[in-house]
Amino acid sequence: MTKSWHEVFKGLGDAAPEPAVAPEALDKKSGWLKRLRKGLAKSRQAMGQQLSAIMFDKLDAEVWEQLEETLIYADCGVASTVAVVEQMEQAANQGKIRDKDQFYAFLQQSLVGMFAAGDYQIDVSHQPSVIMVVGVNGTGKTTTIGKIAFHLKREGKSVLLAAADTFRAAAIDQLVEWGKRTDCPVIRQEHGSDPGAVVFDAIAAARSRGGDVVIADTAGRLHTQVPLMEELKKIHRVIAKQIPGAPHETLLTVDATTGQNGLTQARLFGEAVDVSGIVLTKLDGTAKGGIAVAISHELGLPIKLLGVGEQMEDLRPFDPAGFAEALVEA
Ligand SMILES: Nc1nc2c(ncn2[C@@H]2O[C@H](COP(=O)(O)OP(=O)(O)OP(=O)(O)O)[C@@H](O)[C@H]2O)c(=O)[nH]1
Ligand SMILES: [Mg+2]
Repeated sequence: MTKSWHEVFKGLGDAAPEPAVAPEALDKKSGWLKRLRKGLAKSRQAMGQQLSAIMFDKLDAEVWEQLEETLIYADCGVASTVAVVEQMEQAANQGKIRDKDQFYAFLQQSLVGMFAAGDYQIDVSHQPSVIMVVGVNGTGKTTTIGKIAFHLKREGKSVLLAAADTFRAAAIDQLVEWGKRTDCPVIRQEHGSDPGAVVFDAIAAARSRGGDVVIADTAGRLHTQVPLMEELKKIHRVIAKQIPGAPHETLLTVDATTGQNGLTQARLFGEAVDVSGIVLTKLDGTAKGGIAVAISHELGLPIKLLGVGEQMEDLRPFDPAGFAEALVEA
C-alpha cells in the first residue's frame, strides 16, 4: 500500500539521490498510511459512526439505505453512491458478505472501482517539464506548489517557480516565501503584469540554466470568472507555443472542504484548460473526503495528490486502494 515518490513522478530517474532534508520529514514506509489515515481521520470517523449501527448479520433494505446516506454525507456523489450500494447489495445477495470484515472489504473494493482509470503519475520526464497549477482562490495552489517543489528538490530535480498569479501582490510574495523555504528560484515580474510574460520568462530561464521543472502559479480569481478562464487559456497557449506538448501537467487544486462545489469547479476548469489531474487539498479539515470519489468518477479525472496539512511534507501520493482503506475501516 505504500507508494514512493518515484512512482508518483514520472521521470525521476533510477537512482534515488541522498535526501537533503531532515529524516523526520521523509516518508517512512510504515508511516505512509499513517499520515494518510491522519489526514482522513475526520472522514473516517464520520463514516464509521454512521455505519456502526449496522447489524451485519441482517443486511436488509434499511442497511442499504443507511449505507447510501453515509456515502452521500461523505460527498461521494449520487452516481458513485448508487453504484457502490448496488454492488454491495448484489454481493450480499450472493452470500459474499456475511460479517463486518467482509462488509468493509467489499465497501473498500467498490470504492476503489469508482476511481477513474487514468494516469496517476505526474510527468517530469521532459527537459524542462512544465506544470501549470490552476484552481479557485484559496484552494491551495501556492501551498501545493511549495510542497511539490519540496519533493522534487528532494529527489534531485532543479525547480523554478513562476509567479504567474500577478493579480495580487501578496500572491507573488507568498510564492517567493515558498521559493526560499524550498530553495527554488522564483521568476517574477511586477504586480499586475502579464502572467503569460512571467511564464515565458520562467521557461526561458529554465532552458538557459538547465532547469528540470517549471511550476507555474496562477490566479484563482480575477474580476469575474469568465476572464479568469480566458487568462488561463492564454497562459496555456504561451506555454504550448514555447514547448510543444507543454504544459505536461495541468493540476487543478480542489479544496475538499467545499464539498460538491469542488465538482462544479473541476468541471469548469476542465472545460477551459485540459486538466490532467486533481490535487485534493485540506482533507485534514473535512469529514467529506468522499469528494475524491465523486470527482474522479463523475469527471473521469485522476486524483494525483492529496493535501493533508499546511506543511511541506503534508502532501500525499494518491492511490485508490490506500485511500479507500484510510476512508473506511472495520
Ligand atoms: N489544513 C490545510 N490547509 C491547507 C492545505 N493546503 C493549503 N492550505 C491552506 O489554505 C490556505 C490557502 O492556500 P493557498 O496556497 O494560499 O491557496 P491559493 O489557491 O494559492 O489561493 P490564492 O492565491 O488566493 O488563489 C492557506 O492558509 C494554506 O496554508 C491543506 O492541505 N490542509
Ligand atoms: Mg496563491
